[in-house]
Amino acid sequence: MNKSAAAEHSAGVGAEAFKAALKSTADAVNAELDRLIPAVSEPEGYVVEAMRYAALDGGKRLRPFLVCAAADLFDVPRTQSLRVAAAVEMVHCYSLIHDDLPAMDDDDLRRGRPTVHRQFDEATAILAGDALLTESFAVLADPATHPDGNIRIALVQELARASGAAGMVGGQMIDLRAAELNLDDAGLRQLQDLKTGCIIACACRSGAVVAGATNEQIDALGAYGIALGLAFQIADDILDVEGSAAETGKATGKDEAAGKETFVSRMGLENAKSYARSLADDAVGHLKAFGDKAALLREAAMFTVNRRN
Ligand code: GRG
Repeated sequence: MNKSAAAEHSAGVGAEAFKAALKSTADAVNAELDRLIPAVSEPEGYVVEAMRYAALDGGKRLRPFLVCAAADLFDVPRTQSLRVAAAVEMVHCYSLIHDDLPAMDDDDLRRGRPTVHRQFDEATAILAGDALLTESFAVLADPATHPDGNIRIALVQELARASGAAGMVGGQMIDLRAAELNLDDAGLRQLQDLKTGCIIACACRSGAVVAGATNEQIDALGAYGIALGLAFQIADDILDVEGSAAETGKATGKDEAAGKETFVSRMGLENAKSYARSLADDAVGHLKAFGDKAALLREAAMFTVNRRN
């Protein structure tokens, strides 16, 4: 892969430092999720078991990392940013559970393990997703997340908008109808921005919102997140072609088998790779105002396009 502008800019931190930061956020968010979703022995405990199965010990935890790294720009205490990070991850985990259901992608493997409906059953998987979604808002609305109620409301609004019909759910709806909609390139981009980009942008924006940052700072991080989200999605489409289930922890080769249009099928593999790199550069361009403090976020853009899982 050619050295892109993102690579030049991130030279100060390095991939190893980024990986260490990603791992340390993953460990911290895992502990936070463990605390926020305690196992219960009551009859309803079965759904909590499914929530814990879906939310603990798995995934790259990129969205929590983005929340914490954005919040770190403003020196937000980790006790606060980790709660926001856990809430965003709960929504992400819910979306994965529902996406894997027979009515949607009908997948058996996720994060290297049986999907929730395979491990439990379909009804429990639906409920576990529903409960993770609702619990995320309870976490944000709790004064432990921030003492200022206006900030808590702003966080709830960010996550609700990014997750609902104008965000991730809307993107999933377009995806399910993509074949009949005959999407042009702008339509495909809109699909991906809503399905993948909105929640990634929400993670970046929320790190600034919990800091009480200015609208300009919040929007700069949101623009970084949207460009990063599309680069991330294209990298996912590339991995679907080039990766293996052993690397990604999920089935690959699915897009082509389903006749699904992606940036790879439209542009070809090499053009899709250079488009993803140029999006990573765009993302990095939105971080200028944050100077050296944004080094890890710059490195995250590199990771996004170079990842193998
Ligand atoms: C069901 C409401 C609803 C939405 C589904 C997120 C999603 C929308 C579907 C998942 C399938 C998919 C390929 C989405 C594109 C975004 C994406 C690559 C998700 C997987 O995110 P990673 O790679 O997963 O960050 P980990 O396991 O690392 O957290």
